[in-house]
Amino acid sequence: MSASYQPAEILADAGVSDSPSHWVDGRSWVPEKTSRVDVEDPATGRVFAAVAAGGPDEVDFAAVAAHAAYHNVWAPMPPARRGALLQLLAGRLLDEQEPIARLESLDTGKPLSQARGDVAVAARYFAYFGEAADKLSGETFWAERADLSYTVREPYGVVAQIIPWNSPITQLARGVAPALAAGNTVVVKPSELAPISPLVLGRLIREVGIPDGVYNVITGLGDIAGAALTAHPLVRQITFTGSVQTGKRVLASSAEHLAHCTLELGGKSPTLVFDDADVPAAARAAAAALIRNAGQSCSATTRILVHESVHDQLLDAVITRVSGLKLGPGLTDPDLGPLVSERQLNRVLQLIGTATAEGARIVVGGGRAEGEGIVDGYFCEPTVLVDVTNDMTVARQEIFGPVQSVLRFSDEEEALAMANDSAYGLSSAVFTRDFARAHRLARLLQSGQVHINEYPLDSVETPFGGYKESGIGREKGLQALAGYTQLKTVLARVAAASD
Ligand code: TXE
Repeated sequence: MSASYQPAEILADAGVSDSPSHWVDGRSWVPEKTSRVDVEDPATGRVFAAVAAGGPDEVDFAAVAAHAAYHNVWAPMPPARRGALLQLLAGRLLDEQEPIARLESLDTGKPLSQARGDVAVAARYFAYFGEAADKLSGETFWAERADLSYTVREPYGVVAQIIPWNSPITQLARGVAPALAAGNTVVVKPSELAPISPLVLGRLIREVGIPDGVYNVITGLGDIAGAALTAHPLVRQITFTGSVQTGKRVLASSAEHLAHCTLELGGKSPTLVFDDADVPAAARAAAAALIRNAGQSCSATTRILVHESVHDQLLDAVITRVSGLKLGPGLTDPDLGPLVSERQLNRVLQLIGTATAEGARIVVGGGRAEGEGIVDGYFCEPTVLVDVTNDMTVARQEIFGPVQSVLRFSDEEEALAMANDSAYGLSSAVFTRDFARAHRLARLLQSGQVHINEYPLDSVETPFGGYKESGIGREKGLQALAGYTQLKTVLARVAAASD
């Protein structure tokens, strides 16, 4: 396939080269000798850039720069001033929405309109947390021994942000914005599969006047650059988004120097559709889970649990929505782009194969997508599986691809048991017109978010994070801001001491 876009032009428009350096202390920097990691366009499989492969020395250089900026300039800066700078950054991101969205679409494969939305959400994170920077406050207490006691929230210092490839610019902003608002400085390690937009942000950060060293990026492999970052003694807090397996390694590494950890580790989120549900709305949500990032989303609802009386009605509606979806390179703005890598595509195809071997039936899709314009890339057909049971591998493992599983239930108790019978607990959705049932289930579902009668409904303002193996800690909302602080209690003797 000859792509109708030129990666070199897209890189140039976004202000980066095809062999970008790390971003440290307010400038592009790379040691004289560095190895590189190739970056592929997932729509064609062609390499369009090669990022520097950082290791312990590069991470140390960035952590030291971040530490100096924390002490000398960022933590001492009045929070209102920090917040104003972050709000300026939000504006600059919106100015550059189109070139960054094109870069993000090229790098991840996602449809251009979704990438534009991602840049807008990233800007919103900086605006929201910028506005909140001067509103962090403590409490005062009556205390048995002290005359006066109160708490203050203080930043940790250097914070590590290890981000994945599915929505780099938003996932970066989700952590970096509250971390900076609270007065921390950051070192970011992007995924080697989609590493470039965090480097572009470095330039914008400099342009709006955020001091050098506050924001740093080291590119490279997870096992080398990522591992060096989580092990660095100056890093006092780590935010990691990725797989459960790697999350456990990050936690183990953080334990070596007792750094705080926020982990967002994906899910197998259920949608419960009852006999009194708005079935077309539930079908729209079921299809949306496949469309958003081609299903490569931590909160994708990929287990549809449906009451047996509306099973066929829902299935027909889902099939209609999914069958008509158009695939293509993200930059042509199709409904669905490719998966991020050949490895990810093979993983998804293997899980579909396991599902059929275990007794599920494919009613739409099921294979690698082929056709005009999509012969070379990592395209997967949007797929719907029926006759899925909760013990099947496809109902238990995160799939991270455009695959929807439909399961039946006969009453509320069974639906709840199935929904909660999962190692994960990131998000869930309930479709019912019964108000009492919706809120009863909201209390009983073991997940960090419960959405009622639409999915997804979350946004920058609403706390997000997992129960069980979906993670530790909360992102988004004011809880995230507090999560980037440590609490100090001040206890004072005010009255004159008597002998
Ligand atoms: O994840 P990894 P991968 C899930 C999804 C996907 C699977 C594998 O199911 O199919 O994970 O994807 C960095 N120390 N999610 O291999 O390995 C790595 O460089 C420190 C869910 O991409 O978890 C990248 O920046 N860092 C998910 C990040 O960790 C390390 C998003 C994620 O990589 C490291 C992505 C190490 N030892 C995948 N090893 C979600 N929750 O949204 C790797 N990394």
